Amino acid sequence: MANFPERVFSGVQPTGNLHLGNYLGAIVKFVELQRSHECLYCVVDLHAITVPQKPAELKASIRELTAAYIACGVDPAAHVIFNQSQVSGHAELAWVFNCVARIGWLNRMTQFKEKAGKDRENASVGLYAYPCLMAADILLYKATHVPVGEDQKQHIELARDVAQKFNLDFSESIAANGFGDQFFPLPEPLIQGPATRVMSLRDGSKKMSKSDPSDYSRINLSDEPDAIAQKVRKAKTDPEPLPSEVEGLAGRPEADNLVGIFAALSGRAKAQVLQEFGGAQFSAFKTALADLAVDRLAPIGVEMRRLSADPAYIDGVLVDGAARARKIADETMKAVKDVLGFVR
Ligand code: AQP
Repeated sequence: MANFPERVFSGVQPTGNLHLGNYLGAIVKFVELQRSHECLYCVVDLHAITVPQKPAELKASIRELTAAYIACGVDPAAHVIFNQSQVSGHAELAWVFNCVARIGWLNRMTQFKEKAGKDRENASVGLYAYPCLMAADILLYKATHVPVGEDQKQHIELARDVAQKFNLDFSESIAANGFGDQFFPLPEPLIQGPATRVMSLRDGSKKMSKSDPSDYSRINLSDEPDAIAQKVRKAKTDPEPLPSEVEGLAGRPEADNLVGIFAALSGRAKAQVLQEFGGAQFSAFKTALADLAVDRLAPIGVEMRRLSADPAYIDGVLVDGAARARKIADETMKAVKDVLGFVR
């Protein structure tokens, strides 16, 4: 088995309303992993157009997400921040993977079923093939680790299946071209911590999501302090006081969600949060959570607004990041073409 150097890749769609779920499920981990790994963080604009986008809004969202990465603590000098459409290898490798993946694999993807809904016939082919593009994003850089929220687990498993099938289908050519016995690594999802699936503040059975029509369902990273505190105060709860043990959160999705958010924002486990708040009424807990959320998130909003006021700087970050990403991507694509038998 080949040994691949550890490398981190992940992405977020520039589809506006970046929220606490994106932050705790993904971006917080992006920041942590910088200390131990080489990281590439992508603004996945090719994924965004799998559903209709208004061009001017898409452009603003690409810049806003880039500003958010930096405001949250991703360092664009030490690591790579770029937008997907500037590196053509993503689309090229996605096509190759469309020919490696099986229709049956894609038919099992729950996100497509949720996003296409009842009107499947009218969904774009891109939305259906989305997981092949995501596999290409990761494997173009031979990334070994992918920090994501719980909802992306199935897509990472598909990326592993694609990598494994490519390695097997082309094993002779991979060896003949001097790439050993494994061309692509099998990427590992990094899904850890108390907030891998942050739920809507209005409905504990629904994922916090950018597309929820209610702004009160989510805390946006761009929210002002008053809005953050108000959304926490108005969050749905149940009438019981908080339990003292984690087991007591079973069957109480809204309480579980708020305790998970508190734990993630304060860098503690849910059990530790309940040691402090077990027996407390929600009013007291929500006051503490609102203070904590404002403390952690409001400075990010301020920094996002400061950075967004300088689009030339943001665009420069993306151009520089894309040039660095392209160096790795071009090497991979040359090798993929050799393995496939293309003349170049
Ligand atoms: N609620 C969540 N809890 C934890 N992690 C989450 N992520 C998304 N929602 C939550 C993680 O954020 C990263 C980027 O997500 P994305 O931009 O690819 O978009 P998404 O999953 O489509 O985000 P939304 O909010 O759910 O958008 P819509 O409303 O369009 O469906 C990923 O790592 C994801 O796991």
